[in-house]
Amino acid sequence: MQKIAPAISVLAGLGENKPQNQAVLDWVHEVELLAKPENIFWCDGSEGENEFLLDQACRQNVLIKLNEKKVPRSYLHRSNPNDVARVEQFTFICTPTKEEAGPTNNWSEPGETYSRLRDLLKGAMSGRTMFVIPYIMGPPDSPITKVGFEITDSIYVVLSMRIMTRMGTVAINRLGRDPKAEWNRGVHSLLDVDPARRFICHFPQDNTIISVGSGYGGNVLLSKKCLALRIGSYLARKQGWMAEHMLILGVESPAGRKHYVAAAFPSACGKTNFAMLIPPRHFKGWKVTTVGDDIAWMQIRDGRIYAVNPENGYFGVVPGTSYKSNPNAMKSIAHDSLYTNVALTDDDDVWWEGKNGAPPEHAFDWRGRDWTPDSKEKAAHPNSRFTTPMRNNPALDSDVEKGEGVPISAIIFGGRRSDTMPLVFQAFDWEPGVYLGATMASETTAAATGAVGQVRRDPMAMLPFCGYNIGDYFRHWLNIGTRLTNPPLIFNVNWFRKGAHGQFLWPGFGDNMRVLKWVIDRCEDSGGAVKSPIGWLPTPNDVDLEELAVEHKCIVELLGIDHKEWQRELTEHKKFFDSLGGVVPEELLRQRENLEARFKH
Ligand code: GTP
Ligand code: SPV
Ligand code: MN
Repeated sequence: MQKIAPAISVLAGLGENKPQNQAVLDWVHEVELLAKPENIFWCDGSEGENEFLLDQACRQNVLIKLNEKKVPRSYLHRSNPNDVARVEQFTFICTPTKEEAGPTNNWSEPGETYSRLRDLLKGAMSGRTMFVIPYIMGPPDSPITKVGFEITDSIYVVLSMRIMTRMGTVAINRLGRDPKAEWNRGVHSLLDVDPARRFICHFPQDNTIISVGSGYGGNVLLSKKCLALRIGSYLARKQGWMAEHMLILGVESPAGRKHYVAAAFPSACGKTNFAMLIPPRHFKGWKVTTVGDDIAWMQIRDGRIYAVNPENGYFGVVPGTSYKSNPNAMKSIAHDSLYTNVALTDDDDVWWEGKNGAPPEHAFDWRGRDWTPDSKEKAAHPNSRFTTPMRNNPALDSDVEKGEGVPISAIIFGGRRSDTMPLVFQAFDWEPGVYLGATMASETTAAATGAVGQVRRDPMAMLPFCGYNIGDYFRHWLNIGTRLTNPPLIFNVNWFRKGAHGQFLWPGFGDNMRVLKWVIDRCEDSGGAVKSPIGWLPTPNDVDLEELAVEHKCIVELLGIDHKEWQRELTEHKKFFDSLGGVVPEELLRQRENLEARFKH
């Protein structure tokens, strides 16, 4: 159960890291007068502060210390059972007009929303500690890096933000004293963790986020989906860059040639796993390194796209993570990590479905109830998560701190589709590539509350994260294309196609290297492909399938397109564009007609 912790007694010398910027001080004072906390803790991000807060969190039962020998310096957090995922239905974009938020966002009028939130926040922190977290998104020396401050009454949020962002003095120094400097205001309060009073509100024009009533991940680590994507995408359009729901990986050939690839897959569709991929034995000498696992901020320089990962840690899906599927993730989360909503064993270790080895004979499930392998319910919540510093990743890319970013050779879109979408194909050009991203679809997952397994359109994996009108977002993508003299090639992948008996046709994980290799071959002008109505498709001979135990007929199915399925798909594209009510750029409507025409020839 989520514990709403009372105020902490602050040790002398801690919690005093007040910035000198008057705009920040005024804003904190304003929130203090409203929320009436018992005391204020100004975070500095130091090791001593972290130790102190971890100890406090354990005393308040917000965290459970795990077995020091098995998972050193790591902790378990159990969220409120009604609060285990992002809540898209309670997420709002609050722009002066509804048009600015567009047809895919929940909109709410800013004035009214502020006033409603102010009412909810009145006295909300009484008897609690109000933490002020300064943080930056992006490498410290990057021109693209942004400063944020998050006010929160959750000690779990503070401890998570220390892993997920570069937090503390580095942000205070970056902001400096200029009261007009750009920075993001974030206010978070747990209130009483009641879904009826749970709202995640974004005010792009004010660079402000207010989140109440939740204690979970993407709803409350305001740096992540709220700032880096929703507010980020709004700023990116205004300032001429891109904020995308993309992993960034490096791939180096045995000859030492290196490419960087960015990939947009919807929530819980394989970004973290792809970013940490270990190539199969057959790909000796190939190396994949991680720049980021969830978010890419991209700029154009000299006609090329350069990307940075604005984050400093990973908030990753736990179930299914094992030494078989993702050894780099297993090594990362073996120490100095927070776990949320996994099972706890009798010897204070963590367990989840899909972990290596036999299940424990007894454990406490994610809610803290007795669990045995005979139990009907899962031990770990399907959206249970790890929070781990990116420094823990043995495959961390050496250029992750590079302020100018890494040059992107390919952009990959991908969703979770049981049918229709082949394993991989390449768009003919930038514009058809933008169309491909715009019409992407995926089966819904446990990362957001609501039904799972339903196919929905999720343009560029940004449906829940685009902070403005989706039509303008498509237009922004098209405009970016006109500025590129050396554009990345655009691809689509689908690791999740199923056969007649409902089994995955493709082994996935490390074997995705085979697809990645074809992508790199295409970037180097050496990969074979045939022209199909949807784009360039590899034949089974074009993909390196050496030492792969998959039947040839499955490969043929994986690389094939079924015209009946695609007729349905085209109808869905039209329905989707129609549902957006006239905001879709002309170019994309034309791309749809071209695609339809190619199927007729
Ligand atoms: P978010 O953190 O929600 O943005 O998710 P993500 O896109 O990073 O997804 P992640 O890599 O955590 O994978 C989500 C789920 O998909 C996990 O249960 C994985 O085990 C599973 N998964 C990832 N890659 C593959 C794959 O190649 N094949 C199959 N079958 N499953 C995969
Ligand atoms: C996602 O849902 O895409 C995530 C997890 O990465 S959360 O941070 O909760 O949004
Ligand atoms: Mn994500």
